[in-house]
Amino acid sequence: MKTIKTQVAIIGAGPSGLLLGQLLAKQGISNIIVERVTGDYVLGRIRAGILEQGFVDLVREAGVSERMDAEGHVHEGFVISNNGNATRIDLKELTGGDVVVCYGQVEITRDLMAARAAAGLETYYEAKEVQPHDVKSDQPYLTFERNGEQYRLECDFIAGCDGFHGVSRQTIPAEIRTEHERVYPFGWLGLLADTPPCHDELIYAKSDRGFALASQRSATRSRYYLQVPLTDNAEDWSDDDFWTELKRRLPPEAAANVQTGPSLEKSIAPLRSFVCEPMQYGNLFLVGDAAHIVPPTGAKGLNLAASDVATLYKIMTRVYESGDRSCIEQYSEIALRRVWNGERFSWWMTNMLHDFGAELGGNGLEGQTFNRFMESELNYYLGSENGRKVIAEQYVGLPYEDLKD
Ligand code: RFL
Ligand code: PHB
Repeated sequence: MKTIKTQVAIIGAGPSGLLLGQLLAKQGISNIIVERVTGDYVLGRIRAGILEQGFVDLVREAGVSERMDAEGHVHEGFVISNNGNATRIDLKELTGGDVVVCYGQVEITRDLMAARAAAGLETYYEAKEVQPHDVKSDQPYLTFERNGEQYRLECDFIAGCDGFHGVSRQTIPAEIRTEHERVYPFGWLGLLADTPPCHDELIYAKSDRGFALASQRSATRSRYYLQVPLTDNAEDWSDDDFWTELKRRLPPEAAANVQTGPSLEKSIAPLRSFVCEPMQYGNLFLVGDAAHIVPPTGAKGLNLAASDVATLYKIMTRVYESGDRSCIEQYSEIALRRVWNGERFSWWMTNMLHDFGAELGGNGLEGQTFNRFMESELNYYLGSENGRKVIAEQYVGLPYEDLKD
C-alpha cells in the first residue's frame, strides 16, 4: 500500500473537481484529484454549453479564462418558440445588463486540465475502487487502486465531485440522506455537427411534435436536441431523420436556415430532477452532479456545480486561513438554497416546453390536461413583460451567496 497525503482529496475530474482544485491551489491549499476514467474519456462527454456570469467570474478567478474570454460568445438573449411563434427573451434589457456566455463544457474542462498539468498539480486518472473512509473523523482518507497498486490518500477533507453515479453520495448513511427525485417520461436526443448554427441565439422550441433546442458551440459548430421517447435508441435515428424532425419543430425562419451535415456525435440523455440532502457529512462534501441533477432545459446543471464550488472554496479558504471550522456547517444550507431554486426553474421550463403526451404530467394530471395548463402558463409568461423578466432573471442565474461571519 502506497500512502500519499494532501489537504483536500477530490474525487472526480469533471468540471466541479477541476475547478475546485484550481481555486484551492490558488489559495495555497494542496489537493489531489482521483478520477475513474482517462482524461480523454472525460473530454469525450459532450454536455453543457451555456455559462452564467457567476461561472465565468469563477473561471477568471481560477486564472483559466484566457481561451473562454477569447472564444466564448456572449449571448444577450435567447428565443422561446411556441408552435412556430417566436418570442425573444432579451436577457440584457430585462435583467438590466446580465448576459450568458456560450462556451462548451468540453472546452472549459480541457482548459482546466491544461492549467492543472501546467501547475504540476497531481491527478490520478484511471483510479479504480475509489472509496472514502472515516469521513466523520478528522483523519479521513481515500483508498483506491491504480495500475495494480493500492493507494491510501490521507487528507483533511474529501470533496465528492464524482457525478450522479459516483461513490461519495453513498458514503452518507442512508438514514441521514434524503433524496428527492423526478424522472421525466422522455429523453433528449443530441446531435453535434460541423455546420453553422441556424440562428445566432439559442432557440427553445415547444411544438405539438415535442420539444427541440437549437444550440451551438461556435460559428461553425451546431448542437441540436430533440425530445424523444425513452424507448428510442440513438442508433434508431439516422442523421436524415434527425434533421427532418428538427425542421418540423423549429419556427419556420430558423427551420429554413438549418444547414445539415454528418453528425459528429449522437446520443440520448434521460431527463431527471434529483436533490440529495444534506450535501455535507463530517469532512465529506458533495459537489455538483454528485448531489443534484436538473433536466437540461434551463441550462443550469454545470452552473449549479459552479456555485457549489464557489461556496466550498470560500469555506476551505476560511478554515485554512483562520483555523475556524464552524463555517463548515454552512455548506449544505447555502448550496441547497441555490440548488433548489435552479431545480425549480429547470423543472418549470421542462414542464412548459415538453409534450407529456399520454403520460402523467405534474400533480398526477393526465398528460394532455397537464399540457393544456402548461401551454396557458407559457403563453402568459411570454406575453407579459413581467413574465419575460422572471424567465430572464432565472436564466442568467441568481447571485452567489456569501458565508455568514
Ligand atoms: P461530471 O461531469 O459527471 O464529472 C464527474 C466525474 O467523476 C468521475 N467519477 C469518479 N471518479 C472516481 N471514482 C468514482 N467512483 C467516480 N465516479 C465518477 C467521472 O468519471 C467524472 O469524470 O460532474 P460535475 O463535475 O459535477 O459536472 C456536472 C456537469 O457535467 C453537468 O451538471 C452538466 O453537464 C449538465 N448540463 C448542462 N449544464 C449547464 O449548466 N448548462 C447546460 O447547457 C447543460 N447542458 C447538461 C447539458 C448535461 C447533459 N447531459 C448529457 C447530462 C446537456 C446535456 C445533454
Ligand atoms: C447545449 O448547448 O448543450 C445546451 C444549451 C442550453 C441548454 C441545454 C444544452 O439548456
